[in-house]
Amino acid sequence: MTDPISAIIAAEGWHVLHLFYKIEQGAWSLLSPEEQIVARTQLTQLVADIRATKGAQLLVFAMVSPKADLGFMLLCEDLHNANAFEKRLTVSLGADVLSPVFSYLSMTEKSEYTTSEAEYAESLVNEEHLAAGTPEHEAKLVAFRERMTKYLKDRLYPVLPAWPVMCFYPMSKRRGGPGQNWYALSFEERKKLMMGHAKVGRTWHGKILQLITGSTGLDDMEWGVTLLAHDPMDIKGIVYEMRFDEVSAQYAEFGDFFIGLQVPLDELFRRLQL
Ligand code: 76R
Repeated sequence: MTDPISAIIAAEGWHVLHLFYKIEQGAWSLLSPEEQIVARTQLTQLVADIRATKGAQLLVFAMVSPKADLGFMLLCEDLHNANAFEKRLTVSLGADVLSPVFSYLSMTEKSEYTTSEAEYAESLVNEEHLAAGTPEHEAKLVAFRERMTKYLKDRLYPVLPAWPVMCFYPMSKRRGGPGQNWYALSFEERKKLMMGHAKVGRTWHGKILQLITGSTGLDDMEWGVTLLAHDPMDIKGIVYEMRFDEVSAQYAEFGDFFIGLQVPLDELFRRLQL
């Protein structure tokens, strides 16, 4: 059957849902062993269906600490798919087994502060003394375009790797009194500050994969921060170091932090005693 509802596809970027649940062991224990097999099969099949859907990605986490037991990060091109998959994931293990404790809706986005081609071309002339139109200047521009194409793809349409440790938290930029309102700063000031932030961030390349997703108008805070790492010490390290960076020190406000581990489904079921 063809879907009569037209897809909701943003002009740019994917929809992202972070979904965290507690397992209600009471509800689970009411299921017979046969029903429990059906429930596990249902979730396994749904995960496979989502992963086979064009423009959809799903990461599954065993959540650390009793804040949550099970987590999903769902990325979908079509908001209808995100919505429908979310509803199915929530009931996939049977009625009342998964009890939502936290969810967050955001969208992948490119940065407002990215260097434009015109700015880069100007910096080649002024800082690297490569006159416009020369082969050296042209070659640098070609390399710049290639870098930008990859950068935009990574930010808007990321393919998230299976790095085991995931940290998620929502954050906003402060709108406090004088000198404490990010949104009252000029674009130039914000850009300068963000360049400092990016410089600190880049020193974590290879250890931390950050995905910043925007949520103004979509959820309670302004961005979702998803960090993937191999070593939890790098999560602790980057978040600590960022606290000293002016952008975070002066302007950042944070929501709750969640830590999850990417594990295969069979291990997840074992660990959650399902
Ligand atoms: O776009 C890029 O990837 C390169 C430059 C860059 C931007 C524009 C960048 C780099 N970030 C950008 C934007 Mn970031 N980032 C955070 C946090 O805990 C905290 O104090 C803050 C949470 C971390 C840990 C982090 C890491 N970043 C943003 C934005 C949007 C702001 C806006 O538009 O006003 C937020 C909210 C934000 C928050 N950042 C990096 C990192 C890392 C590791 C990098 C380097 C990425 C790399 O080059 O590998």
